[in-house]
Amino acid sequence: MEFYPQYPQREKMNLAGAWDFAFRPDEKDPANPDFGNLEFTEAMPVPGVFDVFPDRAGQRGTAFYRKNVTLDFDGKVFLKLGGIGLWAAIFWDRKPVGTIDLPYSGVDFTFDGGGKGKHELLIVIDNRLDFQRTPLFSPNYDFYGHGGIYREVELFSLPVNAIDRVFVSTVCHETGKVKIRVSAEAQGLEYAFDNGEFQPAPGNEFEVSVPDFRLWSPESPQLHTITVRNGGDCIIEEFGIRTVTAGNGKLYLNGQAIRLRGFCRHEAHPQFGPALPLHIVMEDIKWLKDLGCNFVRGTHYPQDQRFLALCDRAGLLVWEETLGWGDGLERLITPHFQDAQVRQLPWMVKNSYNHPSVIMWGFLNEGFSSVAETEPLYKKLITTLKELDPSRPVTYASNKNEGDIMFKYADIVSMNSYPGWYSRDRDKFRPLDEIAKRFNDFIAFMKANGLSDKPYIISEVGAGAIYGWRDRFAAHWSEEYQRDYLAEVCRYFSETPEITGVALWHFADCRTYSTGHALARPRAFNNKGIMDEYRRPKLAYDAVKECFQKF
Ligand code: ADA
Repeated sequence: MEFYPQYPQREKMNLAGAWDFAFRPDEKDPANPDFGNLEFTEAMPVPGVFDVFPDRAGQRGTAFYRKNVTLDFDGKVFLKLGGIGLWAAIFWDRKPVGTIDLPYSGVDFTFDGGGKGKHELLIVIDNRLDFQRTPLFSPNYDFYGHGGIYREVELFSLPVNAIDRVFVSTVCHETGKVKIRVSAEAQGLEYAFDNGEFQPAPGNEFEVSVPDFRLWSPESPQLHTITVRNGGDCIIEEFGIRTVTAGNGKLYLNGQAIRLRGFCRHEAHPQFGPALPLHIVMEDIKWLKDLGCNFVRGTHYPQDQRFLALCDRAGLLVWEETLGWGDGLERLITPHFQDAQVRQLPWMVKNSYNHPSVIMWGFLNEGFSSVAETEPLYKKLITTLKELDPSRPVTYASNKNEGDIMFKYADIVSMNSYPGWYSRDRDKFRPLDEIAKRFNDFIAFMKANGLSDKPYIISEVGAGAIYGWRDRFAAHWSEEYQRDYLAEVCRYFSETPEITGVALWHFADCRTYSTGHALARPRAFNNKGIMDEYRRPKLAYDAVKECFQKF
């Protein structure tokens, strides 16, 4: 299998491997580091995070990753980073190339390579939790903010008439008509589908029917390719033909109402942090398919492109969202934070536009959506997403319940809720009866407030269980309570057609705060996974599987 986009005429280097490494816990200004006594005495894997290694576990500070690169081309260099955390400054031959303050976002840089021969690429990473440097990560986020180069680093030669990307969206799923947008000059462009004959392109934006088209769907995830060239450059993109629309309280895929059953999933593993080896990414997809899922919510940040490409092939439907977690009023009204929120959007849309698996965009998980002061930001994020991509519905996961005042702007109403876990009545033993009541009340609220035309997704619901903790009382934290809890959620969902989808919280346990914030998080992990962090199924696994497979 191949990953896309591909640039067959460019020189390409994948820089994965062991990089030279140095660490300083208190570098004053990592954007202008003191190179004076910089000595590389260690090595670190790229992709990888340094703060999972035994001698660096939990450390925060400035890390220097160095790779010596030999170019065999002149001219410009195109550097692609799949995602870093929490902050980075890039230097080429010790000259600044740029900085990244958007953790997890795939970004790219173009700069002069300085000619053939030896060069030094230095990536300075900082994982300190500092609002000024990293406005998009806060100490109260309920997943660990690791330091390192999370995803691939690739370097390309850049031709003069470069074609950056080709964006393909479906105009009509009945005729296979697609809209093509090429980010290059229109002159001399040619295109071909599926390795067929090249045709002259009528411009850099046009509509055309794909010959012998095959629809993409979860049951039959069929893909096409388009190759575009202009004499100077050539690009191959993969795409799928499918439409997604929201209306009448339902979500339609290729014109057919669809219900979503799946999980929220973090890109996390105790040994690799978010820098998941392909092996684990592929294994996770097999688990999701085994569970009978057709849906995964990529919480809480832009996803690894390899994961999305694999979802394209597996027929999994994905909610992709930008980074944000429970941000309160103060953060949401701060221009520095707002600016970073908005800057994430074009990168996410550019990187993921052609994945048919991605069926909706999200942002600001559990943001402060219940007060008028944050309304301008919600409106700005939704309108920007709509401008960047009118072909996908937009949503955000709220925990403000009936107090949320932004639902009217979203295409899909999504609510995170944990009735019967974070129970209102602490004295009640196994309060499973709260589940149906909570969601039924919300359906009634939607009806009463003119929101019933929008599909409703339970974007999180779940209960914690410590792997291996079996208890005849079936009390909170036992595998039994989680099993009974999720079985009840699934039963209720399967019998309630007013609810379009459910994303159970969550796929696998993941490391979270290692501070006092962890008091409600035994082991300093979020233990609501139906598998533990090593993907060992808990009792709930088979209960959910039994229900999901009946759909
Ligand atoms: C929230 C949040 C999740 C997780 C969950 C929980 O809904 O969106 O990331 O923290 O709560 O486990 O309580």
